[in-house]
This record gives sequence, structure tokens and C-alpha cells, in this order.
Amino acid sequence: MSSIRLTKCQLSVTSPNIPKSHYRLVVMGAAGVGKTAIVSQFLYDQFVSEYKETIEELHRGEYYMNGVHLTLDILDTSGAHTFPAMRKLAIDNGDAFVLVYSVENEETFQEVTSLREQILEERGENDVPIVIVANKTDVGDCHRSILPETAESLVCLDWGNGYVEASAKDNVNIVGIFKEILRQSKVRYELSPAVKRRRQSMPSSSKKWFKLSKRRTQSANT
Ligand SMILES: Nc1nc2c(ncn2[C@@H]2O[C@H](COP(=O)(O)OP(=O)(O)O)[C@@H](O)[C@H]2O)c(=O)[nH]1
Ligand SMILES: [Mg+2]
Repeated sequence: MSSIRLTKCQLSVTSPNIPKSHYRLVVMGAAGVGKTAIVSQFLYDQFVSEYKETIEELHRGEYYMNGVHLTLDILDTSGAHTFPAMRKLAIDNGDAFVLVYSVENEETFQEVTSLREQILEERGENDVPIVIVANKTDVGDCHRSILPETAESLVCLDWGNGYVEASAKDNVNIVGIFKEILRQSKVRYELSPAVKRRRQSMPSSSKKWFKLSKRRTQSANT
């Protein structure tokens, strides 16, 4: 059902004083908005046109430069409401959140609004790093049901979150999403060619995500 994969660098960390060396990004949004497509473009340079429902997938990106090491765990979630416990676990354990909607479907923006509220309520804090992604911009303006200016001003000015327009299909601004989330998380980076490549597959589950997180908390406290 789930897998964890290590993959190549697309972002290189430049700061020797990064506040944290292990980040957990959670990608959320309604089913069909392109969450899996975004993760797949970012990590594997692939776009899959047929739709396959995701239950939950954990990916890992390892980034090295000048001795600096950043691990990005990226949790690709299901958009369905059938897994409330998994969603709560993901919200509790994520360091930063990428909330995706499709520009051709206004309801998916409503879902992003409600997910954001859920995250802020569950975490009980206002400064959780969140980036809202308007995906499928390749469909063209006449198919857009939400104007970019409307969404951007709401997200950036009213909510104080990051906003990125993207197309997983055409690979437009996909790296920009991850740059923005690192910016929101105050991790400094710069774009560069891959400096080290690693790929690995191993079984995973949301339980493991939880265990990993507990372990990290314990080691941070020791
Ligand atoms: N036109 C267009 N289709 C996309 C884009 N991203 C994803 N899709 C398609 O939308 C469908 C759902 O994508 P998927 O990534 O599985 O959505 P998820 O349920 O949010 O993970 C698939 O058929 C994708 O090929 C995009 O940027 N543009
Ligand atoms: Mg998916």
C-alpha cells in the first residue's frame, strides 16, 4: 500500500546553520487535484496521466551540499475522507504542509480552506508553514473557476501563507512549491544540479511515520 523512497537532489541547502536537518512535508488536498503528480514530478521527473487513488505514500529526499545534509520526508496523502485517523496523524507529525487544489474546480479550493482550518485547530498554533498550490494551470484561463488574483490575495494577505501556481503535467513551478515551503520553514536553499543521487524503496505505513516521528522527538529531547 505505502512505500518510502529516497531520491535525488533538486534543491541544495546552502546554509551551514539550517534550523533543522529533517523536515516532514505533508501534501494534502481533495482527490484528483494532482498531489501524487506533483510529488512524482518533483522527485522522479515523471507525469502519469491515468488516475490511481493514493492511500498514503511516504517518500524521502536526501539533499547534500558542502557537508550540509537535509532529509525531506514527503507524505502523499489520500484526498478521501475515509481515513480520518491517518489525516490526524499526518497533521500532528508534519513540519510543513502543501495544500493542493485544482484551478478548474472551486470545490477543491473549499477543501483547502477547510484543511487549513483543521491544521491550525489541531496544532493550536498560527505559524505552521503552509503553501497553497493552484495546480493544473495548463488547462487554460477559460477553464479556471478561481481567478489567480483572488486566490493569491486571500492566501498571502488574509492567511499569511505561501501561494504557488503550478502544473504537474507541464512541470511548471513544481520546484517552486518546494522552494516556497522551505522559505516558509526558514530553511535557506539554492537551486542547483543534483549533487548526489540516492534511491531506495522499503515498506512503510502511517504507523511507521508515527514511530519515526516519536523517535525523532525522543532524540531531540536527549
Ligand atoms: N491537466 C492536468 N492534469 C493533471 C495535473 N496534475 C495531475 N493531473 C491529472 O489529474 C489526475 C489526478 O492526479 P493525481 O496526482 O493522481 O491526484 P491526487 O488524487 O491529488 O493524487 C490524473 O489523471 C493526473 O494525470 C496537471 O497539472 N494538469
Ligand atoms: Mg494521489
